[in-house]
Amino acid sequence: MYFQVLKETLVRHGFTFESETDTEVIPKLAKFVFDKANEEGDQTVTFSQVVLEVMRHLEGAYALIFKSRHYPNELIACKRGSPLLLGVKELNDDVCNGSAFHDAKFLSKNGNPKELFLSSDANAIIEHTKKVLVIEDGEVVHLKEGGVSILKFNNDKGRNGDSLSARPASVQRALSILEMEVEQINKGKYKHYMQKEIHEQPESLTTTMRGRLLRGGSCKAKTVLLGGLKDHLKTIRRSRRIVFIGCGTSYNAALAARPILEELSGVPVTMEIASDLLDRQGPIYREDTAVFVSQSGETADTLLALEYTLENGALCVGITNTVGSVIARNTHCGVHINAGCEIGVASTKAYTSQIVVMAMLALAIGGDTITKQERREAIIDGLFDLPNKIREVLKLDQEMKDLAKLLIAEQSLLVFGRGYNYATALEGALKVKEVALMHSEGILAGEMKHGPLALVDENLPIVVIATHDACFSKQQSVIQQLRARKGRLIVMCSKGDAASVCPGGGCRVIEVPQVEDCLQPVVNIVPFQLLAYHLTVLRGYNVDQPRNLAKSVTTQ
Ligand code: UD2
Repeated sequence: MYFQVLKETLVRHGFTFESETDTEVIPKLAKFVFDKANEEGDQTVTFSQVVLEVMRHLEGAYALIFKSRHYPNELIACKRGSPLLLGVKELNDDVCNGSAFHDAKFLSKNGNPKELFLSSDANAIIEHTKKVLVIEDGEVVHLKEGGVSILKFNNDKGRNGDSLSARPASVQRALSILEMEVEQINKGKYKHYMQKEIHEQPESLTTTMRGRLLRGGSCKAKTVLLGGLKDHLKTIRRSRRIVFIGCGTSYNAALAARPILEELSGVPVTMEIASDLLDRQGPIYREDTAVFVSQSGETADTLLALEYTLENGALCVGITNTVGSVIARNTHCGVHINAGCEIGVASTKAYTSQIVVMAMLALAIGGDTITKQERREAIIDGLFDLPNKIREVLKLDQEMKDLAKLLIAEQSLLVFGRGYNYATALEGALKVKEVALMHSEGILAGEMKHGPLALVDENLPIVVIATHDACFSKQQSVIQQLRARKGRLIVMCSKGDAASVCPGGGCRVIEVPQVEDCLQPVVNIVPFQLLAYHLTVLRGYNVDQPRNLAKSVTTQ
């Protein structure tokens, strides 16, 4: 039942609402269930029975914590779709070490009171404890007078056709240990997490590639080994198409990797924004390989698209940063990007690691054909050298800060890219938009004449990405046409190309180190990340928690 229907029912029963949110329906529904049970003379209705009955009426993804004055010293947590963790501090070792976690009274019985934490994100718990219980869909965690019990929401109806009279099953669960370290989530010498995460990309990329790139001896070719995929490569190679599915930055990362995957695998690659695939109920076949890209591994739309794709029988591959996340668990196979914990809401290091993983995926799927050997080896060499190139491009920090000062009062920023760097244009614009709260749009340069050219005048700042690759001459002509219309240009080009992208001067130039063309998006995004960061700080906004946005989008 959708929330509007529930709300109307409650209104008919005399409830009044103070907001337009669907959340408000939940406590009111709980009150309704409680009152009804009491009216019917069931004075003994328990808190968990009330919550189970409420859950039975809810649709969509949620994570909830219930507290009621009717049940003092009790708290109930439950979830569906959205993540929820229970942290347990200083749990007695013999209770925790792999053993079951179900005794309602264990906390008080062992005479050793414990602190419990409930959170949707492990980052919030890690500073208190590493011992957590990942609450599963349909489970009801009941905290009562210091004790914890877990009940499983049972879809079977009770004798009266509701869950008030159904007996929920008690379940036993083991605690898991979080692998993060507190230091990992500290800001260190940086002012903001976003800044820290931008600057740690040489290290995060190294970790992403660690143990996965092999530069064999003199007679052994350079190869890629992705442990999580090795048993599935044949199936992927035989698939009729590869479909990338993601949202936001993760989608952009997949878009950046698409050309190299097509080139090396020869398999058609299509792109899907998760919500759009669901809206259209787009066709997915058994012969497809669907690749789900999500930093958190909990993105609601991507997760729903995964469920939909699993139902349609395609092979599902995950690319996530979070071991144990739902997407990592529910895909057939996948690759962890191992970028380390990312806290800034605007994704930076996860983006570059995602592209690198997908480039490695392309190499792994591509196999060892002789004709492509030279290209493959050049990419592998390029990957090895990438952390150094990122160190080099990070030196543009001050230059990007100066550019941010120049752009601080602008209303809008356009970014033109094509080929490998169409994704860079979209992702660069997304960064500026989401943290600096400035309108920004990434535009496929090939589409310039089909509309965007009308926007060009001497005021609107435009960044054109024109690093050296097969599209270079086309970008040169885009620059010429924009200059002919007095466009206010900032050109990103390969080192040493300033004179050829901007003959006669007159545009601002950002020179970046050149790498193998398919890896260039990893380098090119960094100045945009720096620009977005500095613009935000200069404009006085919160870099790590942009207005209206959340790190893991766990609702639709
Ligand atoms: C694994 C270990 C790593 C190290 C290494 C040694 C884990 C998480 N990784 O790394 O610590 O011991 O082996 O060779 O223990 N998976 C999915 N969906 C996803 C992501 C991953 O199904 O979205 C699966 C994947 O198919 C594999 C497992 O999770 O079975 C681990 O994936 P990985 O990328 O961490 O694997 P690998 O071999 O790099």
